[in-house]
Amino acid sequence: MAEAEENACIPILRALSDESRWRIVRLLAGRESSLTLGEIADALELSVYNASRHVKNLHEVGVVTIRRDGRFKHVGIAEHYRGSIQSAAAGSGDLDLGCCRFDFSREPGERPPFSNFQLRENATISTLSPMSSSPARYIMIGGFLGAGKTTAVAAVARHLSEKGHRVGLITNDQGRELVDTAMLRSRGFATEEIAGGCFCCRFNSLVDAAGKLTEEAKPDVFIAEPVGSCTDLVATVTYPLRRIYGEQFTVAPLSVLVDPMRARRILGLEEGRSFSEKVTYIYCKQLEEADVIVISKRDLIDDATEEELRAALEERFPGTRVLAISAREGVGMDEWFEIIESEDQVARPAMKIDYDIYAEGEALLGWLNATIEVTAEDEVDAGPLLKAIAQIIQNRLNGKSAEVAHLKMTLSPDNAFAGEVAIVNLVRNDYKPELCQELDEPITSGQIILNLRAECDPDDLAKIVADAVSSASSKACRLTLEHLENFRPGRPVPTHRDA
Ligand SMILES: Nc1nc2c(ncn2[C@@H]2O[C@H](COP(=O)(O)OP(=O)(O)O)[C@@H](O)[C@H]2O)c(=O)[nH]1
Ligand SMILES: [Mg+2]
Repeated sequence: MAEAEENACIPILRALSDESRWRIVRLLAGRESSLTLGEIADALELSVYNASRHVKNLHEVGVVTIRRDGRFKHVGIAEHYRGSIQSAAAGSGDLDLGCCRFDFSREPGERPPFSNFQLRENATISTLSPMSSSPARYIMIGGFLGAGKTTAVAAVARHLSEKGHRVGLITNDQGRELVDTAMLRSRGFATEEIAGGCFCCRFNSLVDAAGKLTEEAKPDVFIAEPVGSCTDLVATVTYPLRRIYGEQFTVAPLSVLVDPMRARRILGLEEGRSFSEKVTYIYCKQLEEADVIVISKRDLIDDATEEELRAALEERFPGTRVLAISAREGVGMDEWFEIIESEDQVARPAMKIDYDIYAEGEALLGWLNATIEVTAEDEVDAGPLLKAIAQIIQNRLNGKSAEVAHLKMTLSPDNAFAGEVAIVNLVRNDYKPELCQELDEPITSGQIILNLRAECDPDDLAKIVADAVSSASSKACRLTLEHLENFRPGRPVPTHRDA
């Protein structure tokens, strides 16, 4: 067969190598009519989210078609495969892709059962199964709130997936309902979330999350994004991981990302609003423990600004490598990929840190997560709606002289497919809310997830958000605050600390 034809076959082979996708095709193949996402999820006992993710993948490789009918989307086998797949499901034929054939008359083979095994320190975690004889890679990408971690995680995950790795992502936050999880899942990555505390204080949840991903996606690389106000991660996360699970993971050097404008202000290279002393203490401790400092958003600064910042970072944190990247534009990524793929973290004495100042710094930050229902009489555009809400919140924070660390919002339309989500971010008071991902079509109903972190009393944040929701709500587009939690992060009490 011609090489071009063989290559055309590879994405379909990849798509059908997943058991859930195989079962979806088998389910659809046995019927005359199409099914809605909910019907597929029910029939195969999948979550709607997972069904949607798999259907999106099958759609991308052309095996299924999606027809929109009002609020519902109907999924069916693509016309040109219908004949052969249906006869295959009935036991009288095969799906012939040219290079290979699939027999849909059989149930997919049972996978070997996951084994329980005894972890050192007497903890038995049944969900963490050995992925293969070689250890999995653990990559942690830290940095302050708004530094660009999630965007960079997505870029690293995409790069490694394209190289044939199975990638599992772990997000983390003090609260629930995370924009980051929604964003990363929208890009099609298997993602587990550890909510309600940081990795260091919920170390066992970190291992559990890796275990859940192992069951579903069997990753050989885990990429973890810690909470943006967290530090001392080497002593409390990566060293214990190596000590306890040293045979199952190799650990990459710790990368810590910095937003260039925020870093320039913290290092005194530029005037402008910033955080108070104890919050700045956390920021600097994050950089002190970095193996690699990564200046993010390189596309936003010129060469001279980058040089000045790079020199200041190298002087303040001698011996630490400093790189500059733009995850958005794919600039400077290869040098960083090389480090996180091929180098192992070198053990050195843990950083000295004053947990009282750290705790006080964290407690100065207000944390708020909310969900907001959107119901429109007519269709509305998601992007302008999110930007309007962000703008009101920004104005109110400015009125209180409260520095925002990160405001992020997603809007997912009801009955959306995975990937259909609009995203708006704001990372400094004197910056503008940015629409980072748009929807193709206007919406009539949906849900907003809002995550706000700012140096502000959390009760004030709650008032500001409630006020913004009611101000942006109108008769034509009703916004209802469904759920809101607000708090100051508690004192960090790590599960382990290996000095
Ligand atoms: N211009 C530009 N913006 C970026 C880049 N990476 C991230 N951002 C933006 O920075 C904001 C915060 O990014 P995010 O990845 O959520 O940061 P996190 O809080 O550290 O996870 C978002 O508005 C991103 O779109 C980049 O390379 N270039
Ligand atoms: Mg993030």
